This record gives sequence, structure tokens and C-alpha cells, in this order.
Amino acid sequence: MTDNVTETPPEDILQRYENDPEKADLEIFGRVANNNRRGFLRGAGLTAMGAMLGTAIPFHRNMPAGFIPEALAGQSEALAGKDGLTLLNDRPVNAETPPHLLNDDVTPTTRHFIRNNGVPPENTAADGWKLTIDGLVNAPMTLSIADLKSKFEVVTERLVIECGGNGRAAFNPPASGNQWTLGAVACSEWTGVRLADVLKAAGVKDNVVYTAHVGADAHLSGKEGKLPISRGVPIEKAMNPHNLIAFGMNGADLHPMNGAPLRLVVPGWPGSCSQKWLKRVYLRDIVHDGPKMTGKAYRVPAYPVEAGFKVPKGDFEIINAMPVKSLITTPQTKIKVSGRSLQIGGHAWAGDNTVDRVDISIDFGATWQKASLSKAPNSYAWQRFEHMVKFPMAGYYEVWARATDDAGRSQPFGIAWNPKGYLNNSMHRVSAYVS
Ligand SMILES: Nc1nc2c(c(=O)[nH]1)N[C@H]1C(S)=C(S)[C@@H](COP(=O)(O)O)O[C@H]1N2
Ligand SMILES: [Mo]
Repeated sequence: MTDNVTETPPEDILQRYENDPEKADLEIFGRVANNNRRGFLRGAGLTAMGAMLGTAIPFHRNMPAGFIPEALAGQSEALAGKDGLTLLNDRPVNAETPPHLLNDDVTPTTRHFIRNNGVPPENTAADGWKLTIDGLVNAPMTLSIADLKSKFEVVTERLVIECGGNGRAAFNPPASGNQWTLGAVACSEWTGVRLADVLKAAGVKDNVVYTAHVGADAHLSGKEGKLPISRGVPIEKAMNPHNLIAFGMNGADLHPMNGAPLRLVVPGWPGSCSQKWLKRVYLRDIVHDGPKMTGKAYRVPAYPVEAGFKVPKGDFEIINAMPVKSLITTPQTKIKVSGRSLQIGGHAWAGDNTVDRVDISIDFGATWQKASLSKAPNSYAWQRFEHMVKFPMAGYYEVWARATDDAGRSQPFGIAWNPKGYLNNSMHRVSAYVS
């Protein structure tokens, strides 16, 4: 690797990223950001970052290229139109939402997380946008957004999108990639047409096994025609009536970072199946092998492994439905309580399943109390739970929430470790200081 670290005087790192992200990566990290591999901070970049933080960074060698220190996050303009999100990376932009800002039953657009694998398209105008449906169909089609609206039934549903890597930050040994804590999940109200209706209109051939999704974002390398991500789902999942080709988000247009003007929403499965800036869906007679479909991407070992285990290459399988999970959205953790009772609330969801019950513990899991749980307004929406807990005396408590789905599966306390840090559905805990 060539040493491109320059001796420029310390200046605002975020500004440098805004001016020219590739150059900033080279100057600051000595390499171009690659989400899967770690570069490190050194030379003038290290000096600049240290100056901004006001102190030295003992573990700077562990900071991956493109990494923005938490203390500086939130200052970036990448989050225009977003409110209170924590920036994890700004090349590409990745930002999550703190749990207490996810309290609404319908996640406002301002609080929907952002997970980008590449560089979003600059032109996100609905006018002139075209979606192509082809591959193994009887009648390939190219449709404008107006065509979608006029030719197919338009539906509105609340649908959960959760990143497969949500919760990765808790992995030990750590897994590379965005260090999501809890907030790479949202349940917005999406408006669009059913993917199944559009595929039926095109005519699905008998030999189809998988869909393949293409968006308009560019690869980080800038290489023409190279896709940052192209995932797909088995045709059986694709025909589920709750998958939408969406042009509306919470009664308005989609946010540019959430896929404007058109995206897939494939609820219940890893968020990566929900292609943003959707340009093309094609049908295949093999399992789709686009970028982030193969290798270890969005795959877990086919059997349980010990933390740190080196899983042989052939032993990974594609993640399908996401596991049952819940999030305490009120109160915010570290809450100070004067008095003896506290109202607990949050949401629970369960991949392709529904949530049967949510239980709450204030004694580190020794005993559990059943929370009240609302029915989902439609399949794949998250379900609200509420419970009043009573503390016996002053002191430190943890409130734990554990959801159980209609197949009898519950959230574990610990993490089912896997090399890439997926599917962490361990119980959410918030602390309470009772005086
Ligand atoms: N075109 C495109 N679609 C994409 C992505 C992407 O990088 N490019 N990221 C995927 C991933 S990994 C997730 S988790 C969801 C996140 O959707 P959001 O950014 O609207 O929250 O979008 C998916 N769709
Ligand atoms: Mo994701």
C-alpha cells in the first residue's frame, strides 16, 4: 500500500469528508474505506483527529477507515432531515436511533435508521424514475411510478425493517462491520404496491427460485457498473402480500437516505432484502449470487458455534426470517425514579411470526411479569407492550424485556455468536436508580 498520509495541518475532519470523502479517507486513514476491513488512523490524520477530540487516542489503531468518533458524531450534514440519530460511519453513511427515540408506534421518517453500503444516487426525483421487471418472466416490463400507482392496488402498512447486523456491537470477540447497538430497526408506515402483484402481472415462470434486486446507488470504489449490494429472496417469500414496492413513507415521499423515490420493503427478513433506490427486479432459476449474497455476507453458521470459532467456508447459510425481539423505548436507560413504580413500554416483533407475549423482569430474570401486548394493525408491524413495575425498595434495578413468538421461541439472555455479528436478539435491559 502506498503511503498517502500528508502533513497537512489539523483541520476539521468532518469538513474534509464533506469536501472529498475518498481523499479524506486516504489522508486520515491512509486507505479508502472498506466496511469489511479495518484500516487505521495515523500520521497527520491521527494528529487532526486528536486535536478535534482534545486528547490522544490510545487505541487509534483499532479505528476502522471512515470511522467517526462518537464524541464528534451528530455534527455531520449527512443526517439532514434526521433527528437524534447516532452516526456510526459517514462513508458510507450509517446511523442508528437511540431506543428512547423509537417510542412511537409508527417510526417518524426523521428517526428511521440509515444503512448504506454504497454511495446513494444524487437524483432521487420520482419523475422519470423507471423500474424494470425482467429475467424469467413471461412479459418483461418497465414501469414509471405513475404506472405502478395506476395499474396496481395501492396499499399502506406498518412494516418493520431491521438490519441483520443490529446488535453487532455486543459481540465478543467483536465482528467487523458497523457497530450497531440497538437502533438499526424501525417500523414506519409504507405506501406502495405489492411486489407479488407486479410479479404476477409480469408472469412468473415455473423454474423461478429467487428474486434479484438492483438499486441505483454506486459502489464505494466508484467503479462504473459495480453494485454495492444486490440481494434477493426465495420466490415463495417474494410472493408474500406484505412485501411492498414503496413510494410513500409516513404519508410523504421517501427520505433520500431511505431509498427515495422507490424501494422494496421486505419485512421480517434482514433489512438488506429491502433494496433502496429500486431500479430492477429480475427473476432467476438459481439462488441469487449478487454482491452481499455470497461468502459470509448475511449468512450464519448452519450449526451453533462457540464464540470465536473459525467456521469453515461451506458451513454458512443465508439468513431468512429475523428472530423474535423486543425493545424497551420508555423509559430511557439510567432513569432516576423517585417513588416505587415505573411504567415500562416498548415494541416487539418476530420476523415472519407474530409476538405472543412479552414478559418483564426487575430481578435479573428470577421472576417474570406478563406485560400487556397490543395486536399488530397488520402483519409485520411491531406490537406495543406496556407494564407497570413496582420496586420493593430503593436501589439499582435492571428492567429486562423478553418477547416470545407464536412458535414458542423466546429471546435469549446471551448472544448466539457468529463470525459476522448477525441476529443478536438478546434481551434488552434498561437500568433504573430508585430513590
Ligand atoms: N440500494 C441499496 N439498498 C439497500 C441498502 C444499500 O446499501 N443499497 N442497504 C440495505 C440494508 S443492509 C438495510 S438494513 C436496509 C436499511 O434501510 P434504511 O437505510 O432505509 O433504514 O436497506 C437495505 N437496502
Ligand atoms: Mo442491513
